[in-house]
Amino acid sequence: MTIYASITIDGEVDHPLKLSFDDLSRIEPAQQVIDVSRLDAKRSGDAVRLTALLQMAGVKPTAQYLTLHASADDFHASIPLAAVRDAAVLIYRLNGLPLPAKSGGPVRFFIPDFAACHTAEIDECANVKFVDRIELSAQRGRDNRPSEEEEHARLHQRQAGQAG
Ligand SMILES: Nc1nc2c(c(=O)[nH]1)N[C@H]1C(S)=C(S)[C@@H](COP(=O)(O)O)O[C@H]1N2
Ligand SMILES: [Mo]
Repeated sequence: MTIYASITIDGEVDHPLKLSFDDLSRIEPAQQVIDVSRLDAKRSGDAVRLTALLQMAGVKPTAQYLTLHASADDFHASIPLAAVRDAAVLIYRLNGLPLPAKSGGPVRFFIPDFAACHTAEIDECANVKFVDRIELSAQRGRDNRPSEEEEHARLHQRQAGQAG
């Protein structure tokens, strides 16, 4: 699968952006989360706050949904913006280098207090790996998170196969 090393923010924003690893690293220290294991013991690496990217892009008041696109494996999740606006982060760096694919890099969306898989709109499945585009929209966007237990189990099996 092709994994893009940059992330695009577009849709209902004043200035669509495309940010590289260096661009993310240069975001002001107040917006960086150094060592995400402080948010979740199972995660490692450094992140930037979603709010930093939203501020840079200038989110329009019409934006109600945030859609996370991973074109590498055609995975998409669309969630209400208000619910994740302040808490979500994008993990992009591990030991000073771009986050490796096996950790969901180069960029991985992460909501610190996610619900168990498909128990709510914002669940663990919305922690999209290989995110290359964040789209803001007035209506819910593309979402192909598995809705059924069996489909979900198959997805997890595929992911286990991809890792390592
Ligand atoms: N790009 C992409 N992101 C994804 C998935 C996927 O298949 N592709 N699976 C989701 C699901 S269903 C879950 S539960 C979590 C699992 O994350 P983990 O493998 O880091 O535990 O990643 C989510 N992010
Ligand atoms: Mo999941």
